[in-house]
Amino acid sequence: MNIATPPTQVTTHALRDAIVRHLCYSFGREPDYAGTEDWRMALSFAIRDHIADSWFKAAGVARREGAKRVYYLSMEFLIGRLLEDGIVNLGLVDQARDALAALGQDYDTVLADEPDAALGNGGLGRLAACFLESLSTLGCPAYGYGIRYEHGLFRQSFQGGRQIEAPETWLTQRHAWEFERPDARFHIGFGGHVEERDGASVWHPGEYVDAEAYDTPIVGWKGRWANTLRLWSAKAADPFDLPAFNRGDFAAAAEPEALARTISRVLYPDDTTEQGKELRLKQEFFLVAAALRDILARFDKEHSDIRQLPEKVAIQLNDTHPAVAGPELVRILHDERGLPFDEAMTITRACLSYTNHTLLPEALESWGEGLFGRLLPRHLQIVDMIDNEHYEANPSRTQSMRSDHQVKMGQLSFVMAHKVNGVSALHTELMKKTVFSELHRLHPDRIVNQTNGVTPRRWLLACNPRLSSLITDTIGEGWVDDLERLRELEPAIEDAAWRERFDAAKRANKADLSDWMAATQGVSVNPDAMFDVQIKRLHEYKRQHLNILETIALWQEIKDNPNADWTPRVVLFAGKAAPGYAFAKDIIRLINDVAEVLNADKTTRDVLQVLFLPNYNVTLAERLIPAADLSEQISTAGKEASGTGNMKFALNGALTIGTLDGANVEIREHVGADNFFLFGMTASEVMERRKIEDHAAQAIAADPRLARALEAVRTGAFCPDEPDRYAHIAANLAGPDYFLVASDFADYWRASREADAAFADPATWTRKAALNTARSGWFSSDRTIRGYMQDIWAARSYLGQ
Ligand code: Z16
Repeated sequence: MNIATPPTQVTTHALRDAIVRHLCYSFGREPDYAGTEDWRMALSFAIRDHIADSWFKAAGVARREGAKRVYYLSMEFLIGRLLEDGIVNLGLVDQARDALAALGQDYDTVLADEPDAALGNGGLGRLAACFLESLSTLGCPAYGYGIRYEHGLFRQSFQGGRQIEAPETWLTQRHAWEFERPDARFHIGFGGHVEERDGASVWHPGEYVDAEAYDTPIVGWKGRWANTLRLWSAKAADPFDLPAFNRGDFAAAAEPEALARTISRVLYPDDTTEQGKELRLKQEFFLVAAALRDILARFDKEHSDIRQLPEKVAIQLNDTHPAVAGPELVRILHDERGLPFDEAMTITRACLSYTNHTLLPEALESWGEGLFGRLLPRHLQIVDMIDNEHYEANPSRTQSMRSDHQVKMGQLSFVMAHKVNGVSALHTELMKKTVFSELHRLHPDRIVNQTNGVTPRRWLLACNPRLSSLITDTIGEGWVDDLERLRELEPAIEDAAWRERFDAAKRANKADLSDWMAATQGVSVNPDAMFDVQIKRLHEYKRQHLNILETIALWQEIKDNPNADWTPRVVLFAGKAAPGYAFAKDIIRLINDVAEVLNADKTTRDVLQVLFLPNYNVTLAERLIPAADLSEQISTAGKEASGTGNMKFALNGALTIGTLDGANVEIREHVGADNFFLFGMTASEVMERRKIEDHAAQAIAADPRLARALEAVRTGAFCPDEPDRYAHIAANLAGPDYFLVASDFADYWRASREADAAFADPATWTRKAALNTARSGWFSSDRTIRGYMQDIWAARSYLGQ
């Protein structure tokens, strides 16, 4: 082992030798015959060796100290590519670039060959990935537990403007990051029956599937610490039906394996909507049961008294998806380890905490008791015991976890957790007033806030090297793991020469993006235009349709008056719609249709272009965010729990146009109201406005611009071959308009024109943009994780031990 060499002191020469050694002896290729993928794998292995050293050292410290471990249970980890992350965190960018150059290879080409691991839908999964990196940077011993999906989030393309979904196959490309652990394998039971024996209950599952671990090390800043992402893969407990094979029925012989594997086959592609499918509940229990067995095995190796569990184990439930951890841990402690039920409850609650990520009613998980009881018969009994215990002293049951013959996972999670957190200040307050109002009255100290954050290593240092170099030139490197130090940039911002450098970095990022769009999309855009970007999952509450309506209205106005002094704009969208969400898919198609008409319009295209980029993922976000001028965060107030893209944009020097929703509220407080384009109703105004029956009609009648844009949509101005294609969208916005697009339109238009005017004055704009960067330090996920460690986990750092 080469633990003796701190990774940051590895020379180009040594790295080059390691690459060649791995190329030859790990992959059996001579340099003259190697392709890009071979070079990428060889570099990955050379980097991985150093990550492994940090990893072994960290695990050793945690074991030696009998450390409390944090376990982050999540159905999603949206980690993206890992090679650049490793290189950047080890401080080896120059060495890796030079070593590859010496071998005749281009660094960026090699990095771009890596598959993007999309084991998540959106914000919730990306948050989990940022948290793991911050846990490592802070030296907090932690494991992420998830599922090793064979197919991550679907690949998106467009045909005639429509979203087409194809399976994502990240595992068919080679990657270097996981270690299979055949020794970490558990039998997971499902179904069967419960036997009552001498006053005790014994669950006899009817079928078993095995969970096998795959470990990925997640290295923190400077390689000081590395934690583990442990993903479970489903394998047949009994892999091969030999009698069937001997009969000559080969399909039947292979069936057990195929059936078992369906559990980890594919990620459910729903963001903030719930499917309620049996396979999903199976996936959730599969993750939870495997994780708990693993956690207890580690605990038993180091400690002998199970009552110490809460001192050594903190388990975070990322949304309600792993909520069966409550009843499963109670079952293990009570049924298997013989603790009294009350004590099993107390210990479980002291270990568990729960993060809520949404208030949308359609996203709150609940399972029919028939399905739940068939799959998890003993757990259903325990849920009823938990429910009875909890409500013995509190007979009102309006927020019970057992009503309408359902098991309500939000209520169950709340009751089984010692802390429940929201993900932004506004969201946490709304949680107290709405979904959990009664439970909050019963347990007024349980709900706490932990505003989300993003890792500055990936979301500034790695994705925006130009801006990062300028920052480091100005204030030194300390900002990378102490992001609030970006404030030290403020004096420099007053210097015109410095602002010019800031501007040049943004301009070069925009030029790179437009070159890339020309090469991949065949569309060339003006890099001096304002890059106005909305990238996120498609959802009515996120209001991509508000954005495109405003764009249509702007186009109409430019056509009326083509010689006026318009601020040139490139309006960029990216994002996936859940395959079953027809309205969201129609919004995508509308945007693509609008783009086609506008981009072909010679009278307007010099000042207004629209583009919907396909297959949004982490890698595309890393390309778009550093090149953005304007960040669209325009959800209906009260609906976006936090948002995290909003933070990445501000950190990279984009100005936000946004509502007072989620973390936008806190972003505006930090960067200053002058450096943020605010519009729209507040969350409480939204609730009042909905009481007016014809709110949409009133808004349309009062605003001729909105009326004209809607009329163009209704009559098929962007789809003459099928004029009523979007009539239902226009009808929705004229009618129920639950998300209040019409009511917020006029103010959005006003804010958008303010952004135009500000952009037309470059000196002022650059100052505002740079202030966004300087004042976004609080949105580091290091700050968020410190909050969880102190307020929820009672966990500490072991750096320097
Ligand atoms: C998700 O990504 C989020 C919520 C949810 O219920 C399910 C999924 Cl898959 C998002 C929120 O919409 C977003 O506001 C928040 O920033 C993010 O979770 C992380 O907390």
